Amino acid sequence: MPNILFAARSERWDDYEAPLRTALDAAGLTYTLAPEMPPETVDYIVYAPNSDVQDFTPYSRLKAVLNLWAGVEGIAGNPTLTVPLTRMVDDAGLTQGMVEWVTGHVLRHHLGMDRHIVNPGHVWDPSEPPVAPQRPVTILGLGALGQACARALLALGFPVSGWSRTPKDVAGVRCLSGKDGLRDALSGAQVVVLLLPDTPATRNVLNAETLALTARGAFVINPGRGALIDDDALIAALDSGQIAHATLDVFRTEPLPQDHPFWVHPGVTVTPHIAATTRPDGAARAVAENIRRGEAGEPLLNLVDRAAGY
Ligand code: NDP
Ligand code: OXD
Repeated sequence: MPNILFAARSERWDDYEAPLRTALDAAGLTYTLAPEMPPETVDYIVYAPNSDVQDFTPYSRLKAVLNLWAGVEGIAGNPTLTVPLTRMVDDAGLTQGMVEWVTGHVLRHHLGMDRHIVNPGHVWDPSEPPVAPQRPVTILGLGALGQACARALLALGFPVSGWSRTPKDVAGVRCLSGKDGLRDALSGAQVVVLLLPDTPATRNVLNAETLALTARGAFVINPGRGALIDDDALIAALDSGQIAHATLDVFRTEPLPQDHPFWVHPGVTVTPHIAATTRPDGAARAVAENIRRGEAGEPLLNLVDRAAGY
């Protein structure tokens, strides 16, 4: 009978207790679930950023840590964690939310909606945008979220290129990898969507040099992580017109400090890390399935590669 500790400070126990019990019951498990229990009795930890648990040493019989978020940058490098770590993949919640947010913001920029929505001078400007097949989109990161967004954008008619660490084959997507692949992926891109994890290898992937590769007047859309972009280089690219607009959901410091230039730059839209939030029902089902697997001796789903950092 596994003991499951809910140690996810960024998520509310009150929101998760019932969905977790429902999913654990449906998985046929007998268990103890609580937001507090003696460390030496814990078998699984349901985890999220800023958890009170940072030292796993006292958790002597721990079998796995199940992260409620897709991003694991705050825990992947923790040297006291020696058991498997899983990340959140939830098609109905997290993935669906990200597809909606990304396609919404791509279409906003593609259609030039701002000039009609924000039109204080009541200018009658009937100029038409190019159609989607004339607007190449590049997605950096072709994982669970990047691939789902790529498919949605393809379905709308956009030519989509994608970049990943290892070679990928995604129907209809021009798939690239490696350093040269990054150059090819960004060259001439009119929209760049970042769906990479925050690892030492991805930090500042968009910098002065790589921003210069995009088509002039390109749009940057970042729901990945703030550290993927060199902020100063982005502001310089916005000021020079190389980048027309950046829609940013994630930042190096969150909440974004009030004195950060992104808040007031006319070429930046700030959203408060809401591109895709973990929804309790789907997340609880994903957690319960992995605990069922753990107890049955089956491989866990969505394991984090600790060496790669995601
Ligand atoms: P995955 O782990 O499924 O995919 C990550 C992708 O990034 C993979 O394609 C991977 O390549 C690629 N990648 C990793 N490192 C490199 C590298 N060095 N060079 C090139 N490509 C690299 O993650 P998800 O798609 O589920 O999520 C992506 C990120 O989105 C999360 O890590 C998180 O930061 C962010 N996120 C943000 C949310 C928000 O609300 N703003 C919500 C949820 C997630 P490969 O395929 O070869 O492994
Ligand atoms: C996540 C996020 O990583 O919400 O899941 O950013």
